[in-house]
Amino acid sequence: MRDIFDAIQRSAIRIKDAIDVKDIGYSQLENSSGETQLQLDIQCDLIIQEEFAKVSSIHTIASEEKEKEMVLNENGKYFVAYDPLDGSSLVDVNLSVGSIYGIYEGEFGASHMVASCYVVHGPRVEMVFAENKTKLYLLQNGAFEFVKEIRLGAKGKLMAPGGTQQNWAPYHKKMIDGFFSEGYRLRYSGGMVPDLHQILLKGGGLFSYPGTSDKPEGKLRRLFEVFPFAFIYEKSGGGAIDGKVDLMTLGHSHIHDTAICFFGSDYEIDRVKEVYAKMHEQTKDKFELYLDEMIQKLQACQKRKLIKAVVFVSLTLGALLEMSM
Ligand code: AFP
Repeated sequence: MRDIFDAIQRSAIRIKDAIDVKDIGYSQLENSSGETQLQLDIQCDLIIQEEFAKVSSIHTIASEEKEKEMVLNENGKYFVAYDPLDGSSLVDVNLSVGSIYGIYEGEFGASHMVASCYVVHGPRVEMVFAENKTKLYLLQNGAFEFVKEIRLGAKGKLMAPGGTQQNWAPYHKKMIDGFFSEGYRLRYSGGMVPDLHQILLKGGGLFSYPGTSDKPEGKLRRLFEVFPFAFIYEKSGGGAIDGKVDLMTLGHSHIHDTAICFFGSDYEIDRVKEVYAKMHEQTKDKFELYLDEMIQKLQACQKRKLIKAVVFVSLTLGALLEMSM
């Protein structure tokens, strides 16, 4: 693990230099001499790949920038999934960005995660690494120095609500409005690394990326974004759920799968659970009422064969709906 930690630190220093180039953010295609430039996120991906290639304990890497996994060492035991430059669209406007790493043992998957880490490139470069505890490090004169251990409070004051509001479900909007009317303050930059970092360091709050009408399964990727932050929030004494269950109990079928996600301190996470459980109950009730009504109507027609067929189809649909909730 130590060599992975070191490789992440070396990558962070190289990424800082890559970001700190005059042309980056103004033109993604050509630099001032007219030479073709690699897009910054691809450049960062290659930096991390290069540093990880030096670490013999890494078996396989998966990156937000790569379609497929890449095997580095057949004998390694760690599987590392990373987002090299999350929020890269914010570089243009000089807002903070970051890299996220999920470290898995034996194979990719939340239940195999053994550590996770992110690096924030803001006015300063900071790194948060969680194994048993969550620790904050600061880049000073070319080296990362330990600053402190991070613990979340039981209740916070900040709200980072992701996703396009017009595509939110009404119950989600009501819940977020409810937090604001309790006095929560809006803190959303559009970069999950600085937004979650702020909530973590200021003691608590809620970051949400719900299912929306255009993205029913959310936007954020399980292996590179959701699981690493869920791990960090849980190790810091907070919670991470998909509205219903702990994010760390979710599976994945593809390395680029996304998940609906909420990260926060206990108070806010409990509220999300309450609101989402109520919504699931109501949806179930509505569906059962609809079924009863349909059966009664069909019974009145006394077309028994048709009733059986329709009831069968409805029950199958019901079971499918149950499975998807
Ligand atoms: P980009 O990497 O495309 O800038 O996306 C950033 C991000 O993945 C994550 O860092 C943000 O929290 C989230 O997307 C913001 O998405 P919305 O703009 O839809 O809220």
